[in-house]
Amino acid sequence: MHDPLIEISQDGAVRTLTLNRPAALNAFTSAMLAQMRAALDAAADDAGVRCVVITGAGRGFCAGQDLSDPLVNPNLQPGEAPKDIGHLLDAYYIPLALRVRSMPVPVIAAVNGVAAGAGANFALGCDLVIAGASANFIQAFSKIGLIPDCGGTWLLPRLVGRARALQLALLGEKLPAAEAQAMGLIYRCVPDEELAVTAQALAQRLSQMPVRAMAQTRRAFDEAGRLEFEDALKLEAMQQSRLGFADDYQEGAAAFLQKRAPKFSDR
Ligand code: T3D
Repeated sequence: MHDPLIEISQDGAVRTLTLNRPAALNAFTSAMLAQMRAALDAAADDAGVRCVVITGAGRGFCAGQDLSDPLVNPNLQPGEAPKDIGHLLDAYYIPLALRVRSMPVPVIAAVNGVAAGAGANFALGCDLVIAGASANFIQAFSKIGLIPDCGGTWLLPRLVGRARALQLALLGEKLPAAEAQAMGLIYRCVPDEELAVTAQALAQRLSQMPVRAMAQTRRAFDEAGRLEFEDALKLEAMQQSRLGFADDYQEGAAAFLQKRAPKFSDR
Protein backbone atom coordinates (compact mmCIF):
# COMPACT_ATOMS: atom_id res chain seq x y z
CA MET A 1 0.00 0.00 0.00
CA HIS A 2 1.25 3.53 -0.87
CA ASP A 3 1.16 6.25 1.77
CA PRO A 4 -1.74 8.64 1.11
CA LEU A 5 -0.72 11.88 -0.62
CA ILE A 6 -2.88 13.72 1.89
CA GLU A 7 -2.91 12.32 5.42
CA ILE A 8 -6.13 12.98 7.29
CA SER A 9 -6.51 13.01 11.06
CA GLN A 10 -9.10 14.28 13.50
CA ASP A 11 -8.90 15.53 17.07
CA GLY A 12 -12.29 16.56 18.44
CA ALA A 13 -13.77 18.95 15.88
CA VAL A 14 -10.39 19.76 14.29
CA ARG A 15 -9.49 18.03 11.01
CA THR A 16 -5.82 18.08 10.03
CA LEU A 17 -4.75 17.54 6.41
CA THR A 18 -1.05 16.83 5.90
CA LEU A 19 0.58 17.15 2.47
CA ASN A 20 2.56 13.95 2.25
CA ARG A 21 5.30 13.79 -0.40
CA PRO A 22 8.18 14.81 1.86
CA ALA A 23 10.93 13.62 -0.53
CA ALA A 24 9.83 16.30 -3.02
CA LEU A 25 9.03 18.92 -0.34
CA ASN A 26 5.35 18.07 -0.88
CA ALA A 27 5.34 19.54 -4.39
CA PHE A 28 1.85 19.25 -5.87
CA THR A 29 1.14 16.53 -8.41
CA SER A 30 -2.24 16.45 -10.11
CA ALA A 31 -3.21 13.44 -7.97
CA MET A 32 -2.28 15.33 -4.83
CA LEU A 33 -4.23 18.42 -5.87
CA ALA A 34 -7.28 16.26 -6.51
CA GLN A 35 -6.90 14.50 -3.15
CA MET A 36 -6.51 17.79 -1.27
CA ARG A 37 -9.68 19.10 -2.87
CA ALA A 38 -11.57 15.90 -2.02
CA ALA A 39 -10.30 16.07 1.58
CA LEU A 40 -11.51 19.68 1.87
CA ASP A 41 -14.88 18.74 0.35
CA ALA A 42 -15.22 15.94 2.89
CA ALA A 43 -14.35 18.31 5.76
CA ALA A 44 -16.86 20.88 4.48
CA ASP A 45 -19.60 18.23 4.35
CA ASP A 46 -18.89 16.83 7.82
CA ALA A 47 -20.83 18.63 10.55
CA GLY A 48 -18.33 17.25 13.07
CA VAL A 49 -15.54 19.40 11.60
CA ARG A 50 -15.37 22.97 12.92
CA CYS A 51 -11.82 23.91 11.94
CA VAL A 52 -9.26 22.60 9.42
CA VAL A 53 -5.48 22.69 9.75
CA ILE A 54 -3.28 22.18 6.69
CA THR A 55 0.39 21.35 7.13
CA GLY A 56 3.23 19.44 5.46
CA ALA A 57 5.13 16.26 6.25
CA GLY A 58 8.91 16.44 6.57
CA ARG A 59 11.01 19.58 6.22
CA GLY A 60 8.85 21.42 3.68
CA PHE A 61 5.29 22.73 3.54
CA CYS A 62 4.87 22.63 -0.26
CA ALA A 63 7.30 23.47 -3.09
CA GLY A 64 4.48 24.38 -5.48
CA GLN A 65 3.69 22.57 -8.68
CA ASP A 66 5.77 19.41 -9.18
CA LEU A 67 7.75 20.44 -12.21
CA SER A 68 8.33 16.81 -13.19
CA ASP A 69 4.61 16.02 -13.33
CA PRO A 70 3.80 14.80 -16.86
CA LEU A 71 1.03 17.44 -16.96
CA VAL A 72 3.59 20.27 -17.06
CA ASN A 73 6.90 18.57 -17.82
CA PRO A 74 8.58 20.79 -20.40
CA ASN A 75 10.97 18.03 -21.58
CA LEU A 76 9.35 17.76 -24.96
CA GLN A 77 10.05 14.99 -27.43
CA PRO A 78 10.81 16.15 -30.97
CA GLY A 79 7.53 17.20 -32.60
CA GLU A 80 5.60 17.17 -29.29
CA ALA A 81 3.49 20.27 -28.57
CA PRO A 82 4.06 22.17 -25.29
CA LYS A 83 1.55 21.45 -22.51
CA ASP A 84 -1.14 24.06 -21.80
CA ILE A 85 -0.45 25.14 -18.23
CA GLY A 86 -3.71 27.11 -18.22
CA HIS A 87 -5.52 23.79 -18.35
CA LEU A 88 -3.75 22.67 -15.19
CA LEU A 89 -4.87 25.83 -13.42
CA ASP A 90 -8.46 25.52 -14.66
CA ALA A 91 -8.70 21.86 -13.74
CA TYR A 92 -6.86 21.78 -10.41
CA TYR A 93 -5.65 25.06 -8.89
CA ILE A 94 -8.71 27.25 -9.40
CA PRO A 95 -11.14 24.71 -7.86
CA LEU A 96 -8.71 24.15 -4.97
CA ALA A 97 -8.20 27.85 -4.23
CA LEU A 98 -11.96 28.46 -4.41
CA ARG A 99 -12.60 25.47 -2.16
CA VAL A 100 -10.36 26.89 0.57
CA ARG A 101 -12.00 30.29 0.22
CA SER A 102 -15.53 28.90 0.51
CA MET A 103 -15.02 26.53 3.43
CA PRO A 104 -17.82 26.77 6.00
CA VAL A 105 -15.23 26.64 8.80
CA PRO A 106 -11.92 28.46 9.41
CA VAL A 107 -8.82 27.05 7.74
CA ILE A 108 -5.37 27.40 9.31
CA ALA A 109 -2.15 26.88 7.35
CA ALA A 110 0.60 25.60 9.66
CA VAL A 111 3.64 26.25 7.48
CA ASN A 112 6.34 23.93 8.72
CA GLY A 113 9.02 24.66 6.09
CA VAL A 114 9.50 26.13 2.65
CA ALA A 115 6.32 27.24 0.86
CA ALA A 116 7.16 28.03 -2.78
CA GLY A 117 5.15 28.98 -5.85
CA ALA A 118 1.60 27.68 -5.70
CA GLY A 119 2.50 26.13 -2.34
CA ALA A 120 3.05 29.62 -0.90
CA ASN A 121 -0.16 31.02 -2.33
CA PHE A 122 -2.19 27.98 -1.32
CA ALA A 123 -1.07 28.70 2.27
CA LEU A 124 -1.66 32.46 1.98
CA GLY A 125 -5.24 31.81 0.82
CA CYS A 126 -6.04 30.19 4.18
CA ASP A 127 -7.69 32.23 6.94
CA LEU A 128 -4.83 32.20 9.42
CA VAL A 129 -1.24 31.44 8.44
CA ILE A 130 1.12 30.45 11.19
CA ALA A 131 4.68 29.45 10.33
CA GLY A 132 7.69 27.91 12.01
CA ALA A 133 10.72 30.21 12.27
CA SER A 134 12.71 28.16 9.75
CA ALA A 135 9.91 28.32 7.16
CA ASN A 136 10.11 30.71 4.26
CA PHE A 137 7.85 31.90 1.49
CA ILE A 138 9.05 32.07 -2.12
CA GLN A 139 7.14 33.46 -5.09
CA ALA A 140 9.20 31.14 -7.28
CA PHE A 141 7.21 31.83 -10.45
CA SER A 142 9.36 34.61 -11.91
CA LYS A 143 12.36 32.29 -11.94
CA ILE A 144 10.62 29.96 -14.37
CA GLY A 145 8.97 32.61 -16.51
CA LEU A 146 5.49 32.55 -14.94
CA ILE A 147 3.31 34.91 -12.93
CA PRO A 148 2.07 34.22 -9.40
CA ASP A 149 -0.93 31.88 -9.54
CA CYS A 150 -3.17 30.01 -7.11
CA GLY A 151 -4.54 33.45 -6.18
CA GLY A 152 -1.16 35.18 -5.77
CA THR A 153 -1.97 38.19 -7.96
CA TRP A 154 -5.07 38.85 -5.85
CA LEU A 155 -3.70 37.95 -2.43
CA LEU A 156 -0.25 39.52 -2.40
CA PRO A 157 -1.13 43.19 -3.09
CA ARG A 158 -4.05 42.96 -0.67
CA LEU A 159 -1.92 41.46 2.09
CA VAL A 160 1.22 43.59 1.82
CA GLY A 161 0.52 46.38 -0.71
CA ARG A 162 1.65 46.72 -4.32
CA ALA A 163 5.28 47.69 -3.64
CA ARG A 164 6.04 44.68 -1.46
CA ALA A 165 3.90 42.37 -3.58
CA LEU A 166 5.96 43.29 -6.62
CA GLN A 167 9.19 42.89 -4.65
CA LEU A 168 8.14 39.35 -3.69
CA ALA A 169 6.78 38.42 -7.12
CA LEU A 170 9.54 39.88 -9.29
CA LEU A 171 12.58 38.93 -7.23
CA GLY A 172 11.29 35.52 -6.16
CA GLU A 173 13.55 35.59 -3.10
CA LYS A 174 13.19 33.55 0.08
CA LEU A 175 11.14 35.49 2.63
CA PRO A 176 11.79 34.14 6.14
CA ALA A 177 8.70 33.57 8.29
CA ALA A 178 9.66 36.30 10.80
CA GLU A 179 9.85 38.87 7.99
CA ALA A 180 6.59 37.57 6.55
CA GLN A 181 4.96 38.26 9.91
CA ALA A 182 6.59 41.70 10.19
CA MET A 183 5.24 42.78 6.79
CA GLY A 184 1.74 41.44 7.51
CA LEU A 185 1.88 38.60 4.99
CA ILE A 186 1.11 36.00 7.66
CA TYR A 187 -0.52 36.02 11.07
CA ARG A 188 2.31 34.64 13.19
CA CYS A 189 5.79 33.14 13.28
CA VAL A 190 6.62 30.78 16.16
CA PRO A 191 9.64 28.65 17.08
CA ASP A 192 9.68 25.49 14.93
CA GLU A 193 9.19 23.15 17.86
CA GLU A 194 6.05 25.05 18.92
CA LEU A 195 4.36 25.17 15.50
CA ALA A 196 2.23 22.01 15.64
CA VAL A 197 1.09 22.56 19.23
CA THR A 198 0.33 26.25 18.65
CA ALA A 199 -1.61 25.56 15.43
CA GLN A 200 -3.63 22.79 17.05
CA ALA A 201 -4.39 24.91 20.14
CA LEU A 202 -5.53 27.74 17.89
CA ALA A 203 -7.69 25.33 15.89
CA GLN A 204 -9.27 23.87 19.04
CA ARG A 205 -10.02 27.40 20.21
CA LEU A 206 -11.61 28.39 16.90
CA SER A 207 -13.62 25.16 16.82
CA GLN A 208 -15.38 26.22 20.05
CA MET A 209 -16.39 29.56 18.51
CA PRO A 210 -19.28 30.47 16.18
CA VAL A 211 -17.68 29.17 12.98
CA ARG A 212 -20.56 30.11 10.67
CA ALA A 213 -19.98 33.80 11.47
CA MET A 214 -16.27 33.32 10.81
CA ALA A 215 -16.92 31.98 7.32
CA GLN A 216 -19.24 34.94 6.72
CA THR A 217 -16.53 37.32 7.96
CA ARG A 218 -14.08 35.95 5.39
CA ARG A 219 -16.71 36.36 2.68
CA ALA A 220 -17.56 39.90 3.78
CA PHE A 221 -13.86 40.88 3.75
CA ASP A 222 -13.43 39.44 0.26
CA GLU A 223 -16.52 41.16 -1.08
CA ALA A 224 -15.86 44.49 0.65
CA GLY A 225 -12.67 44.78 -1.41
CA ARG A 226 -14.74 45.51 -4.48
CA LEU A 227 -17.50 47.56 -2.85
CA GLU A 228 -18.02 51.24 -2.04
CA PHE A 229 -18.13 51.98 1.72
CA GLU A 230 -21.90 52.40 1.74
CA ASP A 231 -22.41 49.11 -0.12
CA ALA A 232 -20.15 47.34 2.39
CA LEU A 233 -22.31 48.73 5.21
CA LYS A 234 -25.39 47.36 3.48
CA LEU A 235 -23.78 43.96 2.96
CA GLU A 236 -22.85 43.88 6.66
CA ALA A 237 -26.48 44.61 7.56
CA MET A 238 -27.70 41.81 5.28
CA GLN A 239 -25.29 39.27 6.71
CA GLN A 240 -25.93 40.41 10.27
CA SER A 241 -29.63 40.01 9.65
CA ARG A 242 -29.12 36.40 8.59
CA LEU A 243 -26.74 35.61 11.44
CA GLY A 244 -29.08 37.20 13.95
CA PHE A 245 -31.63 34.45 13.27
CA ALA A 246 -29.03 31.69 13.62
CA ASP A 247 -28.71 29.57 16.75
CA ASP A 248 -25.18 30.77 17.49
CA TYR A 249 -26.24 34.38 18.00
CA GLN A 250 -29.15 33.36 20.22
CA GLU A 251 -26.81 31.16 22.25
CA GLY A 252 -23.96 33.70 22.39
CA ALA A 253 -26.16 36.58 23.51
CA ALA A 254 -28.09 34.41 26.01
CA ALA A 255 -24.86 33.03 27.47
CA PHE A 256 -23.48 36.54 27.92
CA LEU A 257 -26.60 37.74 29.72
CA GLN A 258 -26.74 34.59 31.87
CA LYS A 259 -23.03 34.94 32.68
CA ARG A 260 -22.17 31.42 31.48
CA ALA A 261 -19.89 29.99 28.80
CA PRO A 262 -21.62 29.70 25.40
CA LYS A 263 -21.91 26.39 23.59
CA PHE A 264 -21.97 27.01 19.86
CA SER A 265 -23.28 24.34 17.53
CA ASP A 266 -24.35 26.06 14.34
CA ARG A 267 -22.42 25.65 11.10
O1 T3D B 1 3.92 24.44 -15.24
C1 T3D B 1 3.79 24.98 -14.16
O2 T3D B 1 4.72 25.05 -13.40
C2 T3D B 1 2.42 25.58 -13.80
C3 T3D B 1 2.17 25.71 -12.36
C4 T3D B 1 2.67 26.69 -11.63
C5 T3D B 1 2.51 26.74 -10.16
C6 T3D B 1 3.85 26.74 -9.44
O3 T3D B 1 3.86 26.36 -8.29
S1 T3D B 1 5.22 27.27 -10.26
C7 T3D B 1 6.51 27.11 -9.03
C8 T3D B 1 7.01 25.70 -8.94
N1 T3D B 1 7.95 25.56 -7.84
C9 T3D B 1 9.21 25.97 -7.92
O4 T3D B 1 9.67 26.52 -8.93
C10 T3D B 1 10.09 25.66 -6.73
C11 T3D B 1 11.15 24.66 -7.10
N2 T3D B 1 11.91 24.25 -5.94
C12 T3D B 1 12.90 25.00 -5.41
O5 T3D B 1 13.20 26.08 -5.86
C13 T3D B 1 13.63 24.43 -4.24
O6 T3D B 1 13.41 23.04 -4.19
C14 T3D B 1 13.19 25.04 -2.88
C15 T3D B 1 13.68 26.50 -2.79
C16 T3D B 1 11.67 25.00 -2.72
C17 T3D B 1 13.82 24.24 -1.72
O7 T3D B 1 15.22 24.15 -1.93
P1 T3D B 1 16.06 23.09 -1.08
O8 T3D B 1 17.50 23.32 -1.43
O9 T3D B 1 15.68 23.21 0.36
O10 T3D B 1 15.57 21.65 -1.55
P2 T3D B 1 15.89 20.91 -2.94
O11 T3D B 1 17.12 20.08 -2.79
O12 T3D B 1 15.86 21.88 -4.06
O13 T3D B 1 14.61 19.98 -3.09
C18 T3D B 1 14.49 18.74 -2.39
C19 T3D B 1 13.89 17.73 -3.33
O14 T3D B 1 12.59 18.20 -3.70
C20 T3D B 1 14.69 17.64 -4.64
O15 T3D B 1 14.58 16.30 -5.08
P3 T3D B 1 15.88 15.32 -5.04
O16 T3D B 1 16.95 15.98 -5.82
O17 T3D B 1 16.22 15.21 -3.58
O18 T3D B 1 15.37 14.05 -5.64
C21 T3D B 1 13.92 18.54 -5.57
O19 T3D B 1 14.08 18.20 -6.92
C22 T3D B 1 12.51 18.27 -5.12
N3 T3D B 1 11.64 19.41 -5.48
C23 T3D B 1 11.57 20.61 -4.89
N4 T3D B 1 10.68 21.37 -5.51
C24 T3D B 1 10.18 20.64 -6.51
C25 T3D B 1 10.77 19.38 -6.50
N5 T3D B 1 10.46 18.46 -7.40
C26 T3D B 1 9.54 18.77 -8.35
N6 T3D B 1 8.93 19.96 -8.40
C27 T3D B 1 9.20 20.93 -7.50
N7 T3D B 1 8.51 22.10 -7.54
